[in-house]
Amino acid sequence: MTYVRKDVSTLTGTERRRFVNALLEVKRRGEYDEFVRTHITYYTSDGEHGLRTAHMAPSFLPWHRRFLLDLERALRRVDSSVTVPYWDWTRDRSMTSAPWTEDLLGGNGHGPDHQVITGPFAHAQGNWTIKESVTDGKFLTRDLGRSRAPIALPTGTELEWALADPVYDTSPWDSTCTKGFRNKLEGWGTGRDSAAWRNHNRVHRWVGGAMLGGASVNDPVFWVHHAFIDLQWTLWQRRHNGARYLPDSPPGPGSEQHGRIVARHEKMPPWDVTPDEMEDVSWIYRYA
Ligand code: CU1
Ligand code: CU1
Repeated sequence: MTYVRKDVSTLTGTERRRFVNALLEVKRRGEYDEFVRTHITYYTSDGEHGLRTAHMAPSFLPWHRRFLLDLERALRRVDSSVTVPYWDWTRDRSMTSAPWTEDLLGGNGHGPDHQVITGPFAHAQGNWTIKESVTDGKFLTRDLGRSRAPIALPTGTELEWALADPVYDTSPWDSTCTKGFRNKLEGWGTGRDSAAWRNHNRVHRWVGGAMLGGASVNDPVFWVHHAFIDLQWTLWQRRHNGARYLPDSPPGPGSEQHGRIVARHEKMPPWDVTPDEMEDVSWIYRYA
């Protein structure tokens, strides 16, 4: 039975409560922090050695698709009615709209330390202590819109720029690609203005606080953001007549990317799964 992932702004009061409660229960069971650890472990950048699977690589999309499926399975073990909703940040662009409401993820951080003090994930509620992090903070932080140097969420036009590219990804298959759907969506650029952070990356920047860097999973907005990114892959495939994941075979021994990225039919750690197997998941879920 396939299930449906909905726009977070359309969830009923009951659906919101069940989604939040499932997240809190997965956290209470200790499973949530395993997801945080996994993301920190696989947050390998261009400048480091070894295989990159989660970021700055073609497998950005299938890696996060599988990661979301694992979290969704954990949520559905708690409550089988729950699916991961998506946040359409081209439409819900204010700091008070979904998903930033009291009955969903709570609002902006407060004061100089940007502590989230509203909603179910506020530290004082007692259910959301950060345990796995690159800093020492025990509470969730946000700086919506980046108060000191404001930036805007990506627009529909900026997202369209990525979707219009008919090629999945191109050499050198990293954060420096100026062509290809994957990096136009993932959003690595150059410079100091907002062009340095496009689409996916710009949303992490806009939320700020815990959403910056490898421990970004600590903010549950990670999942609703990545569900929307995941939806874009499906829309892109549909628009370009089932265009495929690239590269279709591994870069040869002479290439700088040899052994550093995952080709279509190679295993994508930490799972025993290939990008090819993640390209069509319509038998598992669909988007409403
Ligand atoms: Cu990630
Ligand atoms: Cu991300």
